Amino acid sequence: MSSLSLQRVKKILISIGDDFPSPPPSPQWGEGKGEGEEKIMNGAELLVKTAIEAGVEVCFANPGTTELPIVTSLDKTSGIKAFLGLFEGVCTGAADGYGRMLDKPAMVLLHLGPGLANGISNLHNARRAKSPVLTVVGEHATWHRDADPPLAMDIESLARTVSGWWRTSKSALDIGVDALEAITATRLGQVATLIVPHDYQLAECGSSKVKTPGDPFDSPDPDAIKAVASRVRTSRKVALMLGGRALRRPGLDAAARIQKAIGCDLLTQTFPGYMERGAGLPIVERLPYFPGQATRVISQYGVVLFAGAPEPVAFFGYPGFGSRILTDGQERMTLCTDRQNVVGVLENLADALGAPSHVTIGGTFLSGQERQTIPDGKLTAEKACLTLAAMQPENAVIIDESATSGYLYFAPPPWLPAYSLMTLTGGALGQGIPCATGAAIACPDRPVINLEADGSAMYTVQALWTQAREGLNVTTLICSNRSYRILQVELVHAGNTSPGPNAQALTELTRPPINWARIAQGFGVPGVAVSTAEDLAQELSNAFTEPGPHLIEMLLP
Ligand SMILES: Cc1ncc(C[n+]2csc(CCOP(=O)(O)OP(=O)(O)O)c2C)c(N)n1
Ligand SMILES: [Mg+2]
Repeated sequence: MSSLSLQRVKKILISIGDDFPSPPPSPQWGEGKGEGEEKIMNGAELLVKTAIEAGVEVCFANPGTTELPIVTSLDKTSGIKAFLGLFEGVCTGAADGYGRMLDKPAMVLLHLGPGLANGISNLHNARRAKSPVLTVVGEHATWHRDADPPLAMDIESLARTVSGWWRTSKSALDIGVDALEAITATRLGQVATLIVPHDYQLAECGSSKVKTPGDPFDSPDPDAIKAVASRVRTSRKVALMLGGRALRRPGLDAAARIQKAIGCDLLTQTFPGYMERGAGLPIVERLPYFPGQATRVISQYGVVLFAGAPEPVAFFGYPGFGSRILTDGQERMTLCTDRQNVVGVLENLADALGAPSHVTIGGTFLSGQERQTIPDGKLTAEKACLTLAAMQPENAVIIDESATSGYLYFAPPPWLPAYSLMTLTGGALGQGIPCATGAAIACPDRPVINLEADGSAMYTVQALWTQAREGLNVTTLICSNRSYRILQVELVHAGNTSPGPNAQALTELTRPPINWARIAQGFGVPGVAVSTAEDLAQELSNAFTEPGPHLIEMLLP
């Protein structure tokens, strides 16, 4: 115990009326019984070792007493680095960002039902983005559950709503197999939640051998691919709707081959979880947000072929519009199941169509100032987007939770240097700052830029502290329009053109205005405010050259 001496812990325990507990009985886990004998593991160590064997390298955590054996085991076995999030939504959002970047899971460690409940919103976003996340939740000791202790909750019910896989371990030994199954489920792009009772974490489970996860994918179905190939060859205008792994470079390369063979357009959903864009990659358009506009875009296609993407539906049910974006007369074809690897299936389809083995996407991006003139004058949302597009460094990671302000950002980037883009697939606010944190931990050498709406930023703002603590290269651009602007737009849309005092109070972020630079500074992140495009450009250039996190409040009308 370094920062908190044993002596001090004893004093604290005595001051709260407890005797210092006697040490746990021997033999202690992690130690040999005798010379030449194998190490004894407990359930917590088996969990951590299994995760490490399966390639898990980081753990975003906000633990409590029921997770302390796991906390201890994270130090007994090297291979996982732990990061503290000061709210569970920070941990789950960071794991989502990490998973989207590397296409492999981080572990999240949460405390009982209340901890999971606090993290659920960002697990929901992860689920919608098909992001791999391994969630581990501590549970009370099995013998203590019947006493209904204060923190007890129905954890499985919470887990079920966001997880493709969930389980409560039934013994210490089971934890190994359970962890393995959970990690295998994450490879299918799922949130997997393993609930581990405290007594099983502590219990010895012998020296059981740690196993590694298998391949969870079903193989492609050649007949189905042949059938799709012959249909799309003869179809009137085809849209290939890409999602999930199809939006990573190998998937996009295969999609470009298919485009070359049949002349289809490439589309994606309004809020893709993760996509690669820019120089060398085919242009993939996204569907507009409002259903009327989205239907206009998609109605020009006779056939829509889904590859890793669900059929699009309206974000909300607006009177006068249906749920579906496609019309009844349009033909829908699904290229693969959720259990098949969409990239392999796309490649097989490209082969079946006789596509060239490689397609070079024409044109190189223009560099520096040439590629986009930096605007000047008073900052607007549009100028903010253009300034960022003009200045973003090569290989940037853009996390877009900018709501109404950043919508224009998507328009110019096809001719930008290659970059990765993440958006708010699940629509649950409070994702951006944590997601940027996880992305920067996943890819420390890439500049991470978080285009972040002011209302959304407030949900999980304490993720800035983790950015400062870890010295992460994240630039947070706050789109400070001091309102829940989209809700103001939606009110007008719904016919409320002169909002009353309550509607105003519920959609304005004034009285008092939020001082973003000071908030950032309070968390240890340098923060400034800018009101012109020139100042934004200057501050961006500072942020991109100085290591560590920065926050820029962009004062917008
Ligand atoms: C977890 C969660 N709570 C509430 C909402 C409802 N909601 C949708 S948009 C919005 C306001 C967004 O405001 P801001 O982030 O400032 O973006 P702006 O509309 O101003 O561009 C709210 C509260 C939500 N989507 N998710
Ligand atoms: Mg706002």
